[in-house]
Amino acid sequence: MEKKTFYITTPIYYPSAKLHIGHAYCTTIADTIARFKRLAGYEVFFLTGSDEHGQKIQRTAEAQNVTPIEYVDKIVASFQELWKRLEISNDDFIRTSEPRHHKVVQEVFRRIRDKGDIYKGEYTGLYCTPCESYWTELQLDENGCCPDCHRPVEKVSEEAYFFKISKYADSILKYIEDNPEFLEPKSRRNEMISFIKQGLEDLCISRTSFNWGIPVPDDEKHVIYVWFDALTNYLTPIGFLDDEEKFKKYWPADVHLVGKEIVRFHTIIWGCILMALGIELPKKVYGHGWLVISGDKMSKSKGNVVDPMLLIDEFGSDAIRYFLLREIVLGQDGNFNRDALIQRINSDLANDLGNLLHRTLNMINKFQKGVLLESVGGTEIDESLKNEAAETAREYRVLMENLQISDAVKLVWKFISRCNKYIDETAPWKLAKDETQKQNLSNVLYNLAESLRIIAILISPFIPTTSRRILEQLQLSQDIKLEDAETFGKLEINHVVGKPEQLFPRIEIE
Ligand code: ME8
Repeated sequence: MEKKTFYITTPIYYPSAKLHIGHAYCTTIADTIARFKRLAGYEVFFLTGSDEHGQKIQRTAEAQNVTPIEYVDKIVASFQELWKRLEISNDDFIRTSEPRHHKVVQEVFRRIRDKGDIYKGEYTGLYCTPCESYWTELQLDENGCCPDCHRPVEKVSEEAYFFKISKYADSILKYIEDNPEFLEPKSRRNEMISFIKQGLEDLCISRTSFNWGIPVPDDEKHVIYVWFDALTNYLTPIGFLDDEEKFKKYWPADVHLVGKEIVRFHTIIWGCILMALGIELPKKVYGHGWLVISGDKMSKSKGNVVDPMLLIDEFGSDAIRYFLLREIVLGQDGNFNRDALIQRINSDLANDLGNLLHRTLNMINKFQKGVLLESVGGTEIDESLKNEAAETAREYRVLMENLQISDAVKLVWKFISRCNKYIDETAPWKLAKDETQKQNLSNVLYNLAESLRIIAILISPFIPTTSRRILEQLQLSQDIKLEDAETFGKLEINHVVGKPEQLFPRIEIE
């Protein structure tokens, strides 16, 4: 049978400063989805990268007396280090400064120009340099500043190339209306529909005021607008120009996961570029919410950022991943808060999950020398645990397929609580004292180990290190599949488990 494929992307991040926990949020979600799909048997391509061109980067480099490439090389290395520490399982990392990407962008520009959808004209507009965006008078905020970052815009006039977005306005509107799954969540879809209905102007896609970018083919004093350059990244690593088979395999992308403020670029501009190229549109653009601090978006420009590296040093990557996935409902904004993070570590990770593993392994070692004995018969309580395990695995698949990640996390933790309650209800330490309860004791310990095996599989997309450690302590193979979580009773009789080791130390609150 042919393998199902899945192509997921994050935005490519600007190396204008180090990344903050908001960026880590987006990449963690994408990583979790990618890991889930691999677990479910898909052949996954997961892409992230860096968006390195543009005036802002050039200015930042100049201010530091280095060349743009020297500047970005250093920051991009810190992105890659962060993703490694956070266990991000990307299959490729695209840098827009790479020759393989230049080739694709220029070819895309050439094809659309040859078709007559790119023309030369004169541009006068209000430009926000930090956001690399042009705005119309109407779009500015109440102070006449950029509606996104609220800083002053500059009036800019230049000879430039334009992309005929107006020609595609009706088609993109129809596409968004006809394909409800193309743009999610629904609120973002409604925003985009009204945005398009206000009318789309042709987009200026070249600049002459700086040179840190990809030159327009055959007219090198122009560089290609950074968004036209950046969006094209999604085609580069999957073989757009050099590997037709690979391209067919992964395109159209299954999900472009992006922050809500750049949904417009990913649906309208990207959608129109693809239409002009005659290439299928991605299956889904998902606009996630922001991490906010006291109601304000966390952002480099606002200076209210939290450094994910420091958090990882302090709490470990799984704790950070868990908090981001559990606390923030995908599509909505969520608060980042250190106390809430510590609370989650202590209650959900150290207490609920950590104790379940510790108690279970301890009892198997103490009462049965670490050996799992045959489970025969069983009480009503045993049956209800088994049913809940099966139900959890089933619901989990559905929630994860629907990208309801925080609900899937909650579901698994509901089962973890159920297992802890099962220990209290069955009281294995009492069974161990009664010779006539030997079989019951073996059943309970088997069921607990089996539940932990299932839990280790289900949490692997969320907190991969912890999943590995649980499997290690259970002395089971790391080669796991989602299917294996859907059948109760896979652990072999006479299997020997390891000794318990603490998963998460409790954090003392100052
Ligand atoms: O927009 N909460 O790059 P970027 C959650 N280069 N997510 C946040 C966030 C927050 N507080 N702040 C940022 C760009 N993000 C372009 C993308 S794609 C072809 C080009 C996330 O570095 C959010 O997903 O400014 C945002 O869209 C992304 O970081 C990239 O931000």
